[in-house]
Parts: sequence; structure tokens; C-alpha cells
Amino acid sequence: MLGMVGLGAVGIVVGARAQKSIAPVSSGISGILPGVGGFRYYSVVSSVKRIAPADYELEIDGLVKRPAKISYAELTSVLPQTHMVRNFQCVDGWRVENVAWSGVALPDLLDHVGVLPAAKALRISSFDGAYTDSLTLSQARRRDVIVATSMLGAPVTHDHGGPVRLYVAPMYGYKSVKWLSRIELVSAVEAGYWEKRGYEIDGWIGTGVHHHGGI
Ligand SMILES: Nc1nc2c(c(=O)[nH]1)N[C@H]1C(S)=C(S)[C@@H](COP(=O)(O)O)O[C@H]1N2
Ligand SMILES: [Mo]
Repeated sequence: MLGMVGLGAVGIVVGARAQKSIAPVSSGISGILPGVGGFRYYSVVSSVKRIAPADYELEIDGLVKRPAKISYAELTSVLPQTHMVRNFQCVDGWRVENVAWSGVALPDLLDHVGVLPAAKALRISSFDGAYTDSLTLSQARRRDVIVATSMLGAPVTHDHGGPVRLYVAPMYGYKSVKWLSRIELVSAVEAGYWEKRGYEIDGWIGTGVHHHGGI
């Protein structure tokens, strides 16, 4: 059964997400809570520590020339900023239109650290301690994939994965890792949290080939 995930709200958790929580993982607790502007708040763990922007670091390592720990200040005021207004869509059937996003385009971050030729994919982790996902290197080089520090016109809130989350505009929401902590360049794509539980590894929206377990 579902936990209330410590996201600062009370309510009844029902529906499709409840199916997901029955995934064969004892540690998996899925939260679904009504959120801002049509968003829901999702977490697979019962609570996530808070990291203040001043204490935040994004680790980028693995098959890169210059492994780095990138501060929030670098992400917001040193590295080039990318802005876009795009929809956000979860496989569970909800969608939020025209969301404003800002941050650093992932290709700009990759150039900052220098990708080695052996790198073929990114392993992306959350400081929630449980959630991971992958992108191929070519997916990660798209300019509509950003390390987001702002969402809905304001700094990314804790419940939405702040201070820093990923936003993969052309793919379903599960590719947009919240509470982003580490990007490791690796030699092959690895299935992420939901992909081990039946989601497509490539989460392209609208290609009509998606299916996932439990629903
Ligand atoms: N760390 C983490 N990232 C995550 C998830 C999660 O449970 N944990 N859920 C994913 C899914 S399925 C969706 S639809 C979006 C939801 O983002 P939101 O909680 O800001 O609405 O986050 C994605 N990133
Ligand atoms: Mo989702």
C-alpha cells in the first residue's frame, strides 16, 4: 500500500499509481499527490532529504575528460542558460501544457566536462537513493534535454525534484529524473528504475509503442 511520501500534503492515493506500487520491489513506495497546475508529485521513496541550493552539487563523471562537481551557482549563473516552454506528460495519462523550464542544456554540460569516445550512454541518478534512468549519448545531445533549475517560472521546488532535476522534453515524465545528483558517462544504456519494471527504455512521447506493466 502507498505511503504519503512526506511531500507536505495529505490525501488519498488512488488509481494507476497504486498499481505501480505493487511492482515487485519491497522498497518501492509510489506517491501520487495532487500538485500545482495539473502536476502530480511522484516519488518512489517515502521521503527525500532536502538539499539547499548552497549545498547542492551535480557530479558528472565516468567516461569524461574532466570529471566535475558542479554547484548550483554554476548551473544558474555561469553555464549558458536555456529556456523553453514545453508540455510535460506522464504515462499515467496526465499532461501539463506550456510549462516554462530553465536550466543548462545537457549538451552544454557534456561539452563542459568533455565526453570521451568510449562513452555511449548516461547513467543518471537521484539523491533520493533509489531512482535512476539512462539516456543514450545522442538523446542527451538534444537541446531540449535540460538540467533544470527552474520550472513553472520559479526555482524547482523540493516536491518537483529541486533544487535541480532533469527535464527530457520529448519523452515521458519518467525520463525526467528528480533530485538529480549524478550523471555518469558509461559505455552502454542501463535500464532505469521504471524500465526494470516494464517501461520502455526509450520514452518517446507519441510514437504509440509504449506500454508498461501494471496498468
Ligand atoms: N527521483 C525521481 N524522479 C522521478 C520520479 C520519481 O519517482 N523519483 N518519477 C518520474 C515520473 S514517472 C514522472 S511523471 C515525473 C513526475 O514529476 P513531478 O513529480 O514533478 O510531477 O518525475 C519522474 N522523475
Ligand atoms: Mo510518470
